[in-house]
Amino acid sequence: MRNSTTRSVRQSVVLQAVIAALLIGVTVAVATRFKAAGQQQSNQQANQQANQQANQQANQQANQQANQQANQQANQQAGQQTNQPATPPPRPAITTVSPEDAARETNNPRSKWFREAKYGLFIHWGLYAIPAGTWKGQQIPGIGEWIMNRAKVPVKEYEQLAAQFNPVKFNAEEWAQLAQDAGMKYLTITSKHHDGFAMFKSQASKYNIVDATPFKRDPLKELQAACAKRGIKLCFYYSQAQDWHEPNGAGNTWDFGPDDQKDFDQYLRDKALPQVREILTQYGPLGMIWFDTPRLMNEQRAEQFTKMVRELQPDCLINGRLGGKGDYRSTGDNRIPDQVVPGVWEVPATINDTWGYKSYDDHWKQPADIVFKLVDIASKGGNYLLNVGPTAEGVIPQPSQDILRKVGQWLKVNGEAVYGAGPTPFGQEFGKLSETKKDQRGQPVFEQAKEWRVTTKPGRLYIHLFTWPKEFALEGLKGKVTKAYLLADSKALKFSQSEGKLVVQLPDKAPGELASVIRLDVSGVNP
Ligand code: H79
Repeated sequence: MRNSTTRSVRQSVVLQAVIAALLIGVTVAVATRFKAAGQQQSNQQANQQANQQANQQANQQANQQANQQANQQANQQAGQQTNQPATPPPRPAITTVSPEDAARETNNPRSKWFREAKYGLFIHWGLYAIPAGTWKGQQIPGIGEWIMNRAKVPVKEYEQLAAQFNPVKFNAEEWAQLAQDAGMKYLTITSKHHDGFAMFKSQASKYNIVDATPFKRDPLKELQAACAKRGIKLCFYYSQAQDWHEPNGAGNTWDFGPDDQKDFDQYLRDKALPQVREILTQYGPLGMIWFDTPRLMNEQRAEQFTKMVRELQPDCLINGRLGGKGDYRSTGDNRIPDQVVPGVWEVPATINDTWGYKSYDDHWKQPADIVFKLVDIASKGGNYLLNVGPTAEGVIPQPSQDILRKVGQWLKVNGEAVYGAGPTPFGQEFGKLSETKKDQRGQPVFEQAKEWRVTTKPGRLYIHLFTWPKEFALEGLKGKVTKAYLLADSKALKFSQSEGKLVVQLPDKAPGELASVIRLDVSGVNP
């Protein structure tokens, strides 16, 4: 509530500023018109100057205000840390939502497939895969797709990467097959990241993979076919605000100066909106467009995108980082909420520590960790969008493939407890922030209360066990359990239930390497 009030106040401030600036321009123009005819030329000049000035002022003010508004949200979501106080308060993983908005997200027929899908493949692929984390012999810290920014590479230099981009090993069938083997139901790929390079054939900008590289193929077209064949929903990431290639796009201050002096609307009009139109019209039905880092965005600018998406593809979802209200919300990058969160939401996450390929990042999350995160997120009501960063040759790194396939095998057995499943009716299993232990950044560590998680379907509880106890005990269960068995072998398990406490006897050995899932059929309340 408070947030939206502040926002609308801010917005009216923005509007007032724009109107005021325009009015100054108009007043000056009208005033000069009354001067003697002989002064016409200098009047014209004065007009021009006055208008320019007023425009600049308006731009600056509008951009600044929009920035303030968007930055707060973006920082929180993307986990950016600037001007950190010594002991920062714990940041929430996700923006809070009103019950009305949560209901709007949940009851939206457009988001049905997404709510059920639970698990998607994120692909960050672009020119940044060539330097792969190293620029002029220097390893550049941080996420790989940010290399142009972190190394402050001038556009003229970075652009030259396009001439070398020739990913001859790219095979759309293999990528889509990996997503399928992994048990992922949607695939979200970067059609254009912050570096401004379009990974598709674009009329709006020659800086694209078909027109500017020796490769000359359109990988998004090929992925469209490969995904359609397998029933995988194709989704496109598009960086609507940051575009480091364009003088008026947000983010490139090293070539083009501060963002608040830019004619951001010119960039939106001439590149971002036309390209979003292209991806919406040339690749068949899209599951969604995934916008990111809404710097300089405001509701009026966001609305132009929303209107276009709704007109061209009414079933296409809009994620939560456009700059206005989306169909669902993203958590911060790699941020999993502590508790059940209502509404529709997604955790975008890395499989190592980068999104775009970095040759020396081998910090892979192991299959057991990925399974835990997938189930943990599902048990809190969300989706997991897990990223891979293919190389400049077009190959998804083998360790990523092996990890994803291993999780996929687990899902073949236990997928019933994930796809289309709802959150836990309990919550005592999650735990809380430690009062004493801190992580490297000084943030309190989250201490898990239990080594199990719960997902639900009507009349069923799924207990995911991440360690293997002799028996499983559960308090607070209100319904009556009629049957219990492991999804891995379907053999009935002995159990007893009294005074809200359930005890299930388990065999000596866990049926599988990764988590084992007990299915409980329950009558009455809960679930
Ligand atoms: O696409 C991925 C990221 O590139 C994008 N969102 C995910 C899905 C993203 N954009 N911005 N951020 C994430 C926040 C980035 C913060 C940082 Fe940095 C980039 C920290 C280190 C490099 C900017 C530059 C802030 C500090 C230095």
